[in-house]
Formats: sequence, structure tokens, C-alpha cells
Amino acid sequence: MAYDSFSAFLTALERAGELRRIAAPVATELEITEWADREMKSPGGGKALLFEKPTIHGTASPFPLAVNTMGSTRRMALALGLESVDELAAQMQLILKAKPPTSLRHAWTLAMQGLDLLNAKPKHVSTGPCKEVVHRFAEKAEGGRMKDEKKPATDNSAFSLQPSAFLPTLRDLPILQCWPQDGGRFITFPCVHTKDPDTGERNLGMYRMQVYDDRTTGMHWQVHKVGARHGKRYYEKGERMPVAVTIGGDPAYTFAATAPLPDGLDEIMFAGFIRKKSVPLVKCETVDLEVPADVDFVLEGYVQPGELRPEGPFGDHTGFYTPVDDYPVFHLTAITHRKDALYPCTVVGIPPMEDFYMGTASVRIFLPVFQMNFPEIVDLALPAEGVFHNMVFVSIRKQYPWQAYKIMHGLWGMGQMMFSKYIIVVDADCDVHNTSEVLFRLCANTDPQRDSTFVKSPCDALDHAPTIPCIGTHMGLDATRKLPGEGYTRGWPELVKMPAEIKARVDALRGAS
Ligand SMILES: Cc1cc2nc3c(=O)[nH]c(=O)nc-3n(C[C@H](O)[C@H](O)[C@H](O)COP(=O)(O)O)c2cc1C
Ligand SMILES: [Mn+2]
Repeated sequence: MAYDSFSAFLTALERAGELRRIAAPVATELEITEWADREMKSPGGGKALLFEKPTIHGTASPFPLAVNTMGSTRRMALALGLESVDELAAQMQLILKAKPPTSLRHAWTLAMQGLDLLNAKPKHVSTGPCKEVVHRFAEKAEGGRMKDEKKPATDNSAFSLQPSAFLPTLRDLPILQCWPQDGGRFITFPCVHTKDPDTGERNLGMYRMQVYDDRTTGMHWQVHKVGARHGKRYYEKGERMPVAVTIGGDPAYTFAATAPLPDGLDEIMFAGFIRKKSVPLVKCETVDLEVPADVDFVLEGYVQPGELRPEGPFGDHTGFYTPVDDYPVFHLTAITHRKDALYPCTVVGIPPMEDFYMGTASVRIFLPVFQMNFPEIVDLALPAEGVFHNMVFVSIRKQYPWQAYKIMHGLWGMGQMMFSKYIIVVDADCDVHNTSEVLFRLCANTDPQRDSTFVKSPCDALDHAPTIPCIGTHMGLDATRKLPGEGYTRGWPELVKMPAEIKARVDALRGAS
């Protein structure tokens, strides 16, 4: 089911008893983060929070702020218009099963053809709610600075509400300064739209944006991401890169921007598939790009390839501050928005946080694709403690010796799974969503030297542990029961278990007493 606005999604959350409104003024500087962090860490992920009067240095922003809207299993499903994310996984499986794919690429192609069948192609519209207020900026006289001109990351203490808030600038948006040592304010749910200059293919990715001033932000696409690849091509061609950033609208857009689709596959179509309705695309005012017409905000602008500026520090998903590093700069040329625009965002930090539920939904939806390639995979989980990439639990139906290693290497070869620092493989009867059960198997079933392997791999750009950024080792641990063909000849012991009839009898006895 599609939401025709972000506010319609909030209404659905409210009806489901999943939303808490906060009428009191709360500061975008640290306070909202502290509130949201407590909510996210409460049992099951707490509730979504709507701050009706977020303040910017004590002055109310004209735009309410919503946070933790996808931060529970139920809200994540509601965000995608579902009772359970498994419904989408089942549809994915149906599409793939219709014609067994012969490779990963083929599997994706089939999935995307399936999207066509489901009429998920975007449709082009001439205008939409995101154009209710249009603020085009005059061309800036002063360009951005180039790579070699180092300057400390912005001190945003001068960040204050402009008196004429009718045509908004970035200063009017209730953008959070999340953590005390953050380099400034960061847009944490930006959906960044770019185009491959060679093929015209669209990409939608979520890359956080640090606000430098009312017209300039950072663009934190990490080197492995598609936005960065597009940027590199513009740089090679010596062309200015058009970029449009959307905030809000159907939460399916926000989710699609985070989903680890292979490069070249269109997140807008994926969003259409999720919501079972074509995404209405409208042309931007000042750049040659199209964006969903029903979003809350559109930030239009460009990245001048080659121009870099220090970005950070930022209290990150990892639970640590990522240090200052050079990233591209986004220059705004226009802001358009709904009259009643809401500002959705998230807060990241020490897990578990809202993004855990988003990552888990991605894994569930794409599990059928993993299983197409590796039919022995039963289930897969990224535990909250591993913050997406640090740890993967995978259960398999083992049939032959060293199959666990095939699975590890296979996963390391699949898109963003390349970042997986530790992969732990367990047998089919272990529930990978129960970390305690996985650790039990790991501890009990492994001989550390025999059952581990190290590989060299690209690492998540946010990982502070590798000696050199972005490269390092990954470790695979085979916690499955060992076969004679794996050199284990002692006879693997049985797990201690009670027969079902005794369990039933004790259930009955306990119920009666
Ligand atoms: C809340 C949140 C914030 C994120 N911030 C960033 C970021 O700043 N930079 C980045 O490269 N990836 C970030 N990601 C991860 C990307 O959105 C994700 O890898 C996505 O699949 C990238 O899309 P792409 O493959 O089209 O580049 C973030 C994810 C979430 C959920
Ligand atoms: Mn992509």
C-alpha cells in the first residue's frame, strides 16, 4: 500500500498506537537525540516521536520533526504498507521462482522484470505537492574551495533561524545536531538522487549531509557507493554533477535509498514494487533530474567534482565518532517543499537504533535472492551489535565438507555483503535471530584454528578498527557440526533435547496446577 504523503504515514502510525506527539518545544541541539535514543533503546524500539515544536537555538522551526518512525518490526512493516515484511520477501521469491535464474545478475534482472509486470514503473507528472513552495537561489558568486584548501569542519554555532522564514533555507529546517562532538548539523534521512552520466541510469542512495551554511552541505557518499561512482565519472568528464535530495514522502522512498541494490538497478522502481504503485516523478526546477512529486522537501543543487571539504566528526552507526575526512560538497540551487512539510530524520549511535530495523527488513526482503544463489541458506541475520556490516549469522543445510566456507566466500562476493567483518555459519536448526543461540553454537562447535578463515577485503568506510581505512581482513567461523569428510572422526554428539510428548505432558500438568 502506498502513502501519498509522509503525513499519511504518520496518521497510520498514530492509528496503530505507534506514535507519540510531543507538543513542548525541544531543542534540535542534542535534546531530541537524547529523547529519541532512549525511545529507540526501550523494549521493541519504543514509539515513533513527532516533535511538533523542534527549536533551533531556542526559536521554533516552522517544520515539525519525526524520528524513529521505522524503529520497530511493526513500524518498519507499516512503513512499507505491510502487516509483515515477510509478505514482500514472499513476493520476491515468487518472481524469482517463476524462472530460475542462472546467476546473481540474472536473478536481479528477473526481479526487476517482475517489477515491470507489477506496474511499478515510475510515471511522469508535471507537478506535485513538493512544489507548493519553491525557493530558487540566485547563483552564488563565490565557488566552493578545492581539495587542497584545508579548513576545519564548520562551526555551526552561528546557525540560527532567519527572520523571513517564508522562503526557507537550510537554516529553517529542524536539522539535528545529534551528538556533542558532531561537526555540526546533519541531515540523517536524505534520499540522494543522481544519474550516471554515461548511461543516464538513476540512483537513489542515502548519504548523510552535514550543513556547512544555508546553501552548502557535505555529501557523504563513501567510496564504495554508487553516488561516489557517478561523481567520479562527472569528475573524469570535467562536468558539474546535478544532485537532488529528497526528504520525506512515502517512507518506501527512504527505505529504498538504504536498500543494498546492485549498482545499475533502480531504487525508484524498487520503491514502486514495494508500494505497489508507480512513483510519480516530477522534473526539478534547477537541475536536470526527476524526483518523487509527493515528498516533503527537495534540495536541488550540484556537486562540483574535485571539490572536497572536511566532513565530520559525526557520532555514527558504529557507536563511535567517525573522524573528519574530506568529502564532496553539495551546493544548493533551490529548495522546494510542501506547505505542510514534515521533517523526518533518524539518529544513529550505539546500537540498537532505528537503523537496525531497516537493515533487518532489507535482509528479509533479499533473503530469497541469497537463497537463489545458495539454496542451502536457511536464514540470515545481522545482529544489532554488529551494526550491519560487522557480523553476519547465516544458517545452512550442510550437505558436503567445507560448505560453510563456500557460503562465506559467496556472501563476501555479493555487493555490500563484502563489508561483513565476521561471518558465522551455523546449522539449519539454529535460530540466527537469537544471538545467544548462535554464540552457544560458536563456542561449543568450533576449534578456533581449524574452523576459522581470514580473507583480505574492502572494509566499511566507517570501520575505525582496520589499520588502513577501507581495507582489512574479514573472518569466517564455521560453527556447523563437523563431518568425517572434514577430518572429524570422533562422532559428533547429539544436542540435549526433550521429546515432544514429554513437553506436551508437562505443559498440561503445569496448566492444571
Ligand atoms: C540512516 C542511514 C544513514 C546512512 N548514511 C550513509 C552515509 O552517510 N554514507 C554512505 O555512503 N552510506 C550511508 N548509508 C548506507 C547507504 O544508504 C546504503 O549503503 C545504500 O545501499 C547505498 O546505496 P547505493 O548502493 O545506491 O550507493 C546510510 C544508511 C542509513 C540507514
Ligand atoms: Mn543503488
